[in-house]
Amino acid sequence: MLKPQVSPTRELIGLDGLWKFAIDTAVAGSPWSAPLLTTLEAAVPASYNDQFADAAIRDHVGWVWYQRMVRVPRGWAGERIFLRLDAATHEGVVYVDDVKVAEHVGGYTPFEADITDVVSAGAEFRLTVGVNNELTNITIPPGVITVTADGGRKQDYLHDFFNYAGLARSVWLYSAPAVRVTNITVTTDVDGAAGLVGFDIETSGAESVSVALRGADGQVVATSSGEAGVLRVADAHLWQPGAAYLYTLTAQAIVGGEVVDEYSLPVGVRTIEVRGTEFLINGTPFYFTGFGRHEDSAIRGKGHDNAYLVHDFQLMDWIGANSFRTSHYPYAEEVMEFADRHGIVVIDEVGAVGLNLAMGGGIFGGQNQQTFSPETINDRTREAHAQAIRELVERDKNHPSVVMWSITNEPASNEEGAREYFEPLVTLTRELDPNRPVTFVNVMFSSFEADRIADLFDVICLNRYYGWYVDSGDLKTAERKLEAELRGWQERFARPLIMTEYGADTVAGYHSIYDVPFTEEYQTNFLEMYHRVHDRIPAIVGEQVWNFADFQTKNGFARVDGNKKGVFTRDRKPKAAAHALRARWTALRDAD
Ligand code: BDP
Repeated sequence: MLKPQVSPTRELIGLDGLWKFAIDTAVAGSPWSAPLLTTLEAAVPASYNDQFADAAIRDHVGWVWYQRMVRVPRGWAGERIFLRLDAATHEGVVYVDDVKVAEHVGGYTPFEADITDVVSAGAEFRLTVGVNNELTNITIPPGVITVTADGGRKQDYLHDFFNYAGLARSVWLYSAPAVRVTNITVTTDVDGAAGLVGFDIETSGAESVSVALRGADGQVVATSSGEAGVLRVADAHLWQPGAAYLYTLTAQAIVGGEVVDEYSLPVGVRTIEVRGTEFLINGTPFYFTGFGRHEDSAIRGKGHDNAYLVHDFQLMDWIGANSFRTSHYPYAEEVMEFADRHGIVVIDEVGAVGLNLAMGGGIFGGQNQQTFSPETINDRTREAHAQAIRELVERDKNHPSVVMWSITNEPASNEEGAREYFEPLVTLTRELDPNRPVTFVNVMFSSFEADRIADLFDVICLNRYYGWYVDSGDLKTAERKLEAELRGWQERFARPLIMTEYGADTVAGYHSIYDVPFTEEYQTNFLEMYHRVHDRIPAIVGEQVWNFADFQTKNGFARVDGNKKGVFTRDRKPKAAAHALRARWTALRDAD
């Protein structure tokens, strides 16, 4: 799905701002059919949970309603008119006045509606969006809702971040011509010094298509016509980690010799290859440094915020990071575009986290439950998972920053049923995108001997907590165990390994001269222990610390105001470990 843009043939209006807001228990009947009876207003984009001072809203389970008036520009007569929601977490339903125009399940991917037939240029309409935050055994991510003794409903889930919900990304109104470019798929390759840009363009009825590729200076470097083909760029500037170069591909839809639509897409020319235990970008071995992250900040929850975007990328640059993983769901498209422009390498993860009942302590109602069974994670979950993969690949396929798809975080890959569940999803991902490697993120319980799925993947990502969840405070033992396990992975699976999580909860300002968990010194020593081991294991091609910043989680005795494994605090102040990481990663960067 193309991101809406302004072009010579398209117009775009942002609908962000303050919307009327109510939870479903406060507004009976059909809230879309009349002005919403509420005094509350909620900021969009932002999760709603932390904006108010009301537990009934923060912990609400079910639908909430957003509403605002929208005027269609009078100049849009004769155009097609669309509403586009960058995300509604986790399920959305959209009404224009009394008409339902869109429904969508899946909290981190966009959807849109053609509303031309129900609005008029120059007139106002009432836009109502319902958003549901319920997680069940057949949603991605999964969860379980229980009814408490007093009849209330409580949402539980198996992942370690707060179930922020609502309209956390932008909402748009845009116009486009009836005959237009509807989809573009770009792939890139290199032939000697030349860059090859393969394109595949879909239109809604154009007679022909013309394509031009421009360099960063605006000069045309290659042109073509036809819906599919390959543009050849002599002496191409490659998109490199840390040194992004973007061309612009402009596609024009033509009818009767006239250009009726124009859409432009940034294109980075680069290659990705997994060879033996190496991960190659543009033919050169790449070592990932950086973080598993979250979309998380105070008050906004998962709300996208450009100031945080800029600052977080500045901090990543300051610390020498060259990459991150979109743990544990697709991030806002602004983040992906920023990574494209700044040469940051991204492991793009589907929102499939918590497919592991052993970690949930019988959350689905019984002890010793199997993760994969008709009552728990089942065929319908897998269909939702497949849909989440389709929508992520569709949204992010053209980003040069995306070098790999991660289709799940820490599933029960050691349990019966795991292979049957995942094999079709790996096949699907490869069908959707034959050009990028596919990975999954392995959990500590599923060692190289117990894991049933790792051989299906091109690259194996590992989350390990030796020295934290096991051997807490004993880094010597932890170092021995970590090294022994990594050697096992290296020998059994001759493919690249990335340490995608390693970290220790750390309270900023808490210190000790000893190896005391939660101190700033312990976090530093813990990370340095891992680095010694990484440097001894040739198959390790990257390290991404858990986490970039402290983040909010659900309540639990192991969490004090959230997860504190951040190298930065939630308000982005460095802990001591940030300086140690900076020393290591800037030295690695300078050595390149
Ligand atoms: C891993 C998860 C991550 C958690 C982390 C932790 O992938 O989401 O936040 O552990 O416990 O299991 O800090």
